[in-house]
Amino acid sequence: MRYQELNLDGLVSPCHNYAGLSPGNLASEDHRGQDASPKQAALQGLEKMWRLHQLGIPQAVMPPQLRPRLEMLRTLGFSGNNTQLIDAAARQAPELLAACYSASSMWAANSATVTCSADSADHKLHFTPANLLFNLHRSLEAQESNRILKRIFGNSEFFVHHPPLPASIEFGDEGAANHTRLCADHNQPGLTLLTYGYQQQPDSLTPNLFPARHSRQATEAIIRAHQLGPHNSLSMQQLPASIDRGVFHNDVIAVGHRNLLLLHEEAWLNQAHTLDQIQRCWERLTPDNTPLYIEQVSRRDLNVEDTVKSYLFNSQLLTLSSGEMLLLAPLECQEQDAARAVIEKLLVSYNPLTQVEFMDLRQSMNNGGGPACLRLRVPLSDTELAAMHQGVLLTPALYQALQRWINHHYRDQLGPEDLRDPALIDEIHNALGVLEQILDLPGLYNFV
Ligand code: SUG
Repeated sequence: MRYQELNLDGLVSPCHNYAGLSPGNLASEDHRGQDASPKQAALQGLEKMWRLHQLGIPQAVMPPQLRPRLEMLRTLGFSGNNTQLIDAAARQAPELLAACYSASSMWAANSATVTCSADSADHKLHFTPANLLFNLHRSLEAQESNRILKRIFGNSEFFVHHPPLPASIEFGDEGAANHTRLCADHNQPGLTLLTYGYQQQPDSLTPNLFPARHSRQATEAIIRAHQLGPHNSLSMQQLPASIDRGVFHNDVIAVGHRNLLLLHEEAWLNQAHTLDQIQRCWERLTPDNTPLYIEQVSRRDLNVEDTVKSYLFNSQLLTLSSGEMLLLAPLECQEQDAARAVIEKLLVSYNPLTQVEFMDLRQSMNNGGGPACLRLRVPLSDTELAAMHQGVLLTPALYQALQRWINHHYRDQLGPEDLRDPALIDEIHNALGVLEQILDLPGLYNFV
């Protein structure tokens, strides 16, 4: 049975804006209050999806979630009709208005953790939507991610959907941003790596400045629910000092694909020991002697500050039809000398990586979301690919339809003051109503 890696990218919503809602995410903090361009953001994301399609890699579209979530404002004590509600929130608590307007579901890597059916004991593809409980605006995503994923992967013969983990500090879960699957090739069983930022235990090491978002207990729950075991999964802790320098998810400092693991030397606590464990697990899982390439970038070559600015490790590693690997990196890596030099070194080192391409994703990057944040990887067999909803798979016709749709419905500019404009609600509803038809997902949105 042939397996491939589907990339499911979050389509940027018409309300993309910069509200500075994520402490510890330096780009989000730096761009607070600036004007964003929803149109450019959506077109940039779509171009990335199209590039993958052109490279022959299966690509699908994850529809944006419905915003604003005005019912949250009502829950928090605001009242009146929509105009009064928005007005009161804008005056009294603009950060709550921004939270209910956030386009953050675009970062599909945070929507769920996914386990390949070649790895789970029941041979089914498992999804657990992330509860994202550390940030209010992101916590609004969990139930809707669950619903959207169930719509796209609806066939219960192949797909298992778990509910989000309990929304308690013990189980902070940020999804696949902290998940890496290594495998000899997609047809072979894989090794699941789950990185956590904190554990609810006395004496455990935690960052001092910024929040660690993902708990060890969450990784253990996922391992149980997805029917993985000690033979094919490992958990490791992020280095707290790196979280304090802006590494709020593991995918800001490490990326893995097939038999290549690319990471910074300051990604994990006890990194040398963890890499030994990975190597031992790998050897047990891949008896055919396929090598595992581990590329560890030193702080001398790239310090953590430049790692966070360039988002080098948030690149996508992609397998081309030739079997070689391509690094799809953000433009910021081309513009930064240290990151560019690291890439040049990686390309000539002994590993499967042979090519690099740079993409302009600036609109998303300004909120701390690079190429890898925008996509959820779903490794699936040909049968599973045929069983999922076909309307979201990118084709030339869908690409063109989405381009026209974005150009027609999206604003060129959106600033914090624009969130007070009640006309924006209708604009978004109209746009998403048309999108349901384009993606053949009637009734996806519950417009009220
Ligand atoms: O959770 N930014 C997101 C970025 C998520 C990036 N994803 C991965 N690393 N996989 C976050 O911090 C900023 C929104 C704002 O400030 O308006 C935001 O939510």
